[in-house]
Amino acid sequence: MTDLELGNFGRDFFWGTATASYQIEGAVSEGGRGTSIWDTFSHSDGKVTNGDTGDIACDHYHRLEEDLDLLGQLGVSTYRFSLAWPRIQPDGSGKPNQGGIDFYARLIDGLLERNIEPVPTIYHWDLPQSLQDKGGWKMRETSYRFADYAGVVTDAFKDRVKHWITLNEPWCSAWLGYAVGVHAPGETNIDSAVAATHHLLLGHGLALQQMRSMTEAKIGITLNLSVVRPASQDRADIEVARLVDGNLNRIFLDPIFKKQYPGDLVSHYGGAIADATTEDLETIGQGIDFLGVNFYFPSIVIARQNIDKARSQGLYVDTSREPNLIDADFGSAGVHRMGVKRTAMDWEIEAGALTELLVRVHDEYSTLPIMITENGCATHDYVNPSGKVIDDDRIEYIESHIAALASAIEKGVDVAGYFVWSLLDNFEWAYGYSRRFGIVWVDYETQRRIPKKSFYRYKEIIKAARDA
Ligand code: IFM
Repeated sequence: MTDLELGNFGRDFFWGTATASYQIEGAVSEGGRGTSIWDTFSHSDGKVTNGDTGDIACDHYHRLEEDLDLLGQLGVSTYRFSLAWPRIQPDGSGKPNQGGIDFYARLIDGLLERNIEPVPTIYHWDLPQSLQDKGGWKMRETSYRFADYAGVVTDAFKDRVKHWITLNEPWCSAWLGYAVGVHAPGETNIDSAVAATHHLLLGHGLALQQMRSMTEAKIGITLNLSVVRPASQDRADIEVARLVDGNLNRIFLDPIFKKQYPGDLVSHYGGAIADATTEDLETIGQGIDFLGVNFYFPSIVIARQNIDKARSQGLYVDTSREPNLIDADFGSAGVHRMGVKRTAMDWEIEAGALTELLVRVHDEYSTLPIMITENGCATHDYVNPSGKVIDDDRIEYIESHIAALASAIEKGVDVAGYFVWSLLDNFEWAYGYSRRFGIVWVDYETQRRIPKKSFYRYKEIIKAARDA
């Protein structure tokens, strides 16, 4: 067991788990819910492993009480979930759908009854299809629709919610959705992804404005950030690492904290980020109360022309896939280091990279509180003959990342919370149900939940931290 230094986490530290609407709810045609881009995408041939969809998922919509009880049993102080926009506004605008409001009211009330603080994310990728039909995040209009929707949910839940997150991982919405094409809506165009980046950020800023006029609650945004390292000190590797870091980290952090897009990316991409007005940048950078960071793995990148050399130097290079549009544009490729353990997603495990990332954000961008709004791993779990899931690799992953947080706190970073991804095994987007991130096993045929060994270990950690 790692030394977790649990004494470093104050009594008010947010210990939680996280989920997202489309990944767990199911009930896609119930309670007046409209269609989202993920319904359309997952029902399109060849987009998701095994043709899986979120139609039923973990059936959380019908098993709310059972899942709330699991959270109660776990002893978390907080729970991060997302609101499905098409449940609230089936067509993406206008009057709220009461069925959607009622469902989330039951969830929020159920949490509060168990002394668990609700932390809703307003958008975790399930854009109403009607907005996509008008161009989705490529269009500025979608930013305004998002701000209206944020106002609707703030109005409905402001009496009970003290912490909100506007967007989850806008990089994935923009770049996996509009450039790489492996996420909904499945477009493959760099200019579209650049426009989507700007409109997501603008939507976040407009939502902030709207919400600030209605509530005193704390509001943040969640970004998927990482450390991006060059595979070697070769000039070409350093150059691609700078671009990849720009595309993943700086293109979001700079406008949010410095009210400007990074100059190198403005030159590289032009388009919507070059045309952003001062007023837009003021809106985006007007100030949040906390930053949500989702961290999973460090990125090691190499210039394509150096791949063979790197191989001969003993680095393992992932050449199994065609370069995606981002790689092709930068002339870069992802590298896996030999001897570094990887998760079932093939993501490298290096907890120290989380400390490094947080110190960088603190030193270069902001001293605001940071919540680790997602961290966890997919492992090769199975139910053993005694009916148990012994996921020691996940325990090791979670413990080492909590230790990395303790070390970031020691280095002066204000870390305010940690949410394990995820409470339940669930619909892992393009991977369907083939990857399991949960600390609770879900048997998708029966919907039986089995808390894994990591569930009990996390429960112990939370208790020990509170008693420390
Ligand atoms: O499942 C996702 C989640 O929806 C967003 N962050 C990363 C997780 C694991 O891939």
